[in-house]
Amino acid sequence: MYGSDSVNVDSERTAFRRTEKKYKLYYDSNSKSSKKKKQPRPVDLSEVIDFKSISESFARNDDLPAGVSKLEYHFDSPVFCLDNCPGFYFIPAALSIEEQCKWIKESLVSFPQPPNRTNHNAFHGAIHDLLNAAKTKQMLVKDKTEPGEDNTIAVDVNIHNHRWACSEEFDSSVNGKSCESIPASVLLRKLRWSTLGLQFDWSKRSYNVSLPHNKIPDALCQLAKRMAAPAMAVGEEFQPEAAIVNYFGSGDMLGGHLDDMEADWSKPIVSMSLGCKAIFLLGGRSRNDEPLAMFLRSGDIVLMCGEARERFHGVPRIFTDMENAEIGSLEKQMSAEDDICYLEYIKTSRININIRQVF
Ligand SMILES: O=C(O)CCC(=O)C(=O)O
Repeated sequence: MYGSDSVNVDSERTAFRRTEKKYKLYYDSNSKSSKKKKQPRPVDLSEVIDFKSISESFARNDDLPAGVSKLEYHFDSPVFCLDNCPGFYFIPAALSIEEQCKWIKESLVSFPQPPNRTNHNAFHGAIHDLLNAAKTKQMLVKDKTEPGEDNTIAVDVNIHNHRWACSEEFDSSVNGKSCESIPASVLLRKLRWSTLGLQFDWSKRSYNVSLPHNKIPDALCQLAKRMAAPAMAVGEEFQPEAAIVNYFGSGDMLGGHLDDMEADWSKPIVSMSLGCKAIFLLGGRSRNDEPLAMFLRSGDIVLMCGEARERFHGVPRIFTDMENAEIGSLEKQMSAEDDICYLEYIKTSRININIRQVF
């Protein structure tokens, strides 16, 4: 989880850090010409576990590579486990293309809506209707008037006096006052996380139950319960209480960390991948343990519970190039005029929704 990765703890000498660096996006800097497009440095992906091809080969001939088994569980998609990592489950292509589109849209439209918090809260306060503002080319106009001064455009005069304005109309000196503006499209690109249900306080690294919040939407709860089932004890049902939505752009990564703020680690974290393909690293209890690398594609679900929750994990790379992103089905599904803004976003992004039972 964000904030738990400390450079002091995780020196570059650890096996986890070395593997992160192996897969991280670097650009080749051999070209001096600014006209030439920067090229990502090629990376050897031969050791990355590919559950899509494992699933395909299993469907063809019941064949599984050493160390991988299929859970004996009646489910729509096969559920794979790693023999040396109890509590880790991988369900390739668990979400239909329609479900993927639905959750991409929700992640951009309703999940960042207040009272849900986002990384923008700290600097800009609660921002409403970000996707719509980006679609209609608006700017977030921040009035620099000091708190307490007369302020005609303020919505929250104490800290975050801002509003949306059309780019064409915007004049940096409104009514003689000095204003600062940020295009909504830039804020959308810089969206890194939003939190649903019980709100997570990143500064204290704990859930703050006193922060205003809405319950996790029912459809997402139902989906999480269904997906969590293979990892639940017989007769128990997963109770989704909080979710963190991570937004990744090209070059973004999520450093090695543990998710250790929930009370009962026997309950799984349900983690869904949407958009561009990524590499997930599953390490051990120590950052010195060599992590396994695996591909995460749009529609894949990962469950982590029990012993697996004690393992460092992270996402060092997302692939935004045409060849590797593997979002062809999303492109087809989102070709309608109304969906263009979502498609434009997801073509170069990845979204992860991870759902948790907190108590
Ligand atoms: O993006 C992912 O797939 C992993 C997310 C994660 O590990 C987290 O939010 O704790």
